[in-house]
Amino acid sequence: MTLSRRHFLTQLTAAAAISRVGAVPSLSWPVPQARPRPSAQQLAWQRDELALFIHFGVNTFTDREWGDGTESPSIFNPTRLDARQWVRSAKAAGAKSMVLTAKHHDGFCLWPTETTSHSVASSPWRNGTGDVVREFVDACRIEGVKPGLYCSPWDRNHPTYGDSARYNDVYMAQLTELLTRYGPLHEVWFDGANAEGPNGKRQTYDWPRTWALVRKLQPYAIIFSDAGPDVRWIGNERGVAGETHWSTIRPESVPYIGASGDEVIAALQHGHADGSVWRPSETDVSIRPGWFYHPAEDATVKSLDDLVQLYFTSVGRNSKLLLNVPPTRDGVLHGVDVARLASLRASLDRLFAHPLDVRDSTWRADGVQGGVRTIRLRAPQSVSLLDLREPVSRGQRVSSWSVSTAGRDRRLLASGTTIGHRQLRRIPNIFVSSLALHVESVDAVQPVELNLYA
Ligand code: FUL
Repeated sequence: MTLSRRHFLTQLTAAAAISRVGAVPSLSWPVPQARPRPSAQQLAWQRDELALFIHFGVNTFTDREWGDGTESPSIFNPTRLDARQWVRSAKAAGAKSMVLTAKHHDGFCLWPTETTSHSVASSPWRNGTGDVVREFVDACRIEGVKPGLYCSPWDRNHPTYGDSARYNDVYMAQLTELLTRYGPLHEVWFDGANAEGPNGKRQTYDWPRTWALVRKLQPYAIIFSDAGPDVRWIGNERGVAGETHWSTIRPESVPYIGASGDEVIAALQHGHADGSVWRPSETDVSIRPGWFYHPAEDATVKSLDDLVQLYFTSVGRNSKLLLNVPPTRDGVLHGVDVARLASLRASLDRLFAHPLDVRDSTWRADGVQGGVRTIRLRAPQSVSLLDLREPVSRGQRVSSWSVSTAGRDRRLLASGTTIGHRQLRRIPNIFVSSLALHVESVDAVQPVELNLYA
């Protein structure tokens, strides 16, 4: 499908408006190809930039990362559980949404499900009348944070796991409870983990049925899994998105959920310039070495510098950061983690506290796909941080960019490939009165915003 000529003109006009064009690029054929664009939900999801992940369950009490499903519900007793504290801490970090492990691979359900007795209902916590999912969602609503849930398909406790048709019915029933009892959910998180169940058998999941159920019961929720259908995994758990990072991807490059191999990981990391679908990435990483709380890790919580760096390698590379912060056995986030979250926000606020005042900027197009924009500051200023943005609601186009001094010596300060929602770069402090931004796009001129910080 190609865009109409009228559409092309509209795009150039928009480019002119945003870039305060000096010279409008000459129109020449061919007309740019229509590019995938985000849905309103995908756009809103990415603009939130930071979400908090909460891993909590029987593993918290056994000090393990993966329970084997034989844990007794009697060990689950978070006597000081305070979901408001989780959500307030998330807000203090600037997170706009959260995702809770309603069920992890051990099969223990944090809500009183009708599908198994392996749940909070069999635990001593609140005498078996408690519901962690309810407390989490209620806290999110009170604090104005969007709630999301993760229900692991791999279940090492349920007796039907491995008996594919029967377990898939159970899993759908669990999802139905989660998707109907707790009001609107912002995100439903799936992983492809698939290994032996309690009877040693492996399970075949029914993903089309799963997606259809979420769409029916929570039509506005974003679905995360390896490669979509709405947002994709970044391909590692280190918090590092690919430097070249398209929100578009060829869906066939991740043939099934749980697919592995270098090519699959590369596709998730980088996406594809010619990808046929819009699937922005989520970078999930834990503030501690493990996903669940382990007392021995209190001294290995990521440092403030590490966290700021994670923000740059995720949000600053066109991804969304899903930062895991696990509650302790008491049911609250540990003081060290809470303090670190608040410091992260303070640090980011400081970094972006001094936007520089740009006097004017002019755009000179070299062709239909690129051009140079000269940015003049009101007065000579120190610049140490670049914040580039593409209007991704129109699709992602920029394939290369550079920022250099605008004088005759043209010193290169930073360069890269993609921009997308946001591209953040720290540069060695430089005192300048103007800068030149050079941009190349894959088909049509893409207006790019460059914000500068001292
Ligand atoms: C993985 C799981 O195996 C880990 O335990 C953790 O939940 C991580 C976020 O996803 O698939």
